Amino acid sequence: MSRAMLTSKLKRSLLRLHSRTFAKTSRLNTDRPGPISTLNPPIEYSCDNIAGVAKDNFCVIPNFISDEEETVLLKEIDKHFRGIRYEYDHWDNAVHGYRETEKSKWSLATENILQRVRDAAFTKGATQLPLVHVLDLAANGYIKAHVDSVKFCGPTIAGLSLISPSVLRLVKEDDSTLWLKAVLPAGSLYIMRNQIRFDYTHEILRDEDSYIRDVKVNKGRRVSVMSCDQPVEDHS
Ligand SMILES: O=C(O)CCC(=O)C(=O)O
Repeated sequence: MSRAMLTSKLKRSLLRLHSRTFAKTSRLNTDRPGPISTLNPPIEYSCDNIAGVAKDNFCVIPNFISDEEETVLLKEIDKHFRGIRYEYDHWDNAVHGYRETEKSKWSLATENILQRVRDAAFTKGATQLPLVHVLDLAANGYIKAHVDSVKFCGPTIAGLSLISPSVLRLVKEDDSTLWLKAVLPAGSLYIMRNQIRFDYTHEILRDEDSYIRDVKVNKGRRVSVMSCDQPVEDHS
């Protein structure tokens, strides 16, 4: 493994080290249609309090990218991962069954998609990290609860989800009774910012735990393309 890759892995590892409305539903479960398409909204709150916090600091935008755009992105990502195996022993034990990379150079077509993500997610004038993080979770892969390090990511984190739906769970770090679960359909963009980004752990549930209000979400292989803005000084 090259020094650059090691440094990059170490950074990703450190990134997680700290601690710890939906319209069209046709892409919720394209591979295996099921009752998930009846979930409206496909989000579950433990109480009204968290619904209030999430109102301004969390959203999922379904169908943010088209099937064609997803194909373009995946082609580029799959080319990068060719010959690379899924790993089951992450450095900080945060991710299971994954391949990951950080990329700053993309094709023009992908760069246009990423610019749309920036326009949708980040406040005007905020600068983003040049490296975009790509995380490929195998069908049996999952991400354990963690908060991204304030040293490496600013107040806004945005993620495109590709290929299959998954369940994102957010839990208040100092009060586990406050939580929400959201379906991230393939082709959607989710955005976490401020309190939700800093005070709540986030995780992608394993397939067998992927339920919202007793409705099963069939997670298969899932790729995320994550962008975040520059860290802010008073958080480091
Ligand atoms: O894949 C996602 O949606 C989240 C990724 C994540 O939590 C991380 O890379 O730290």
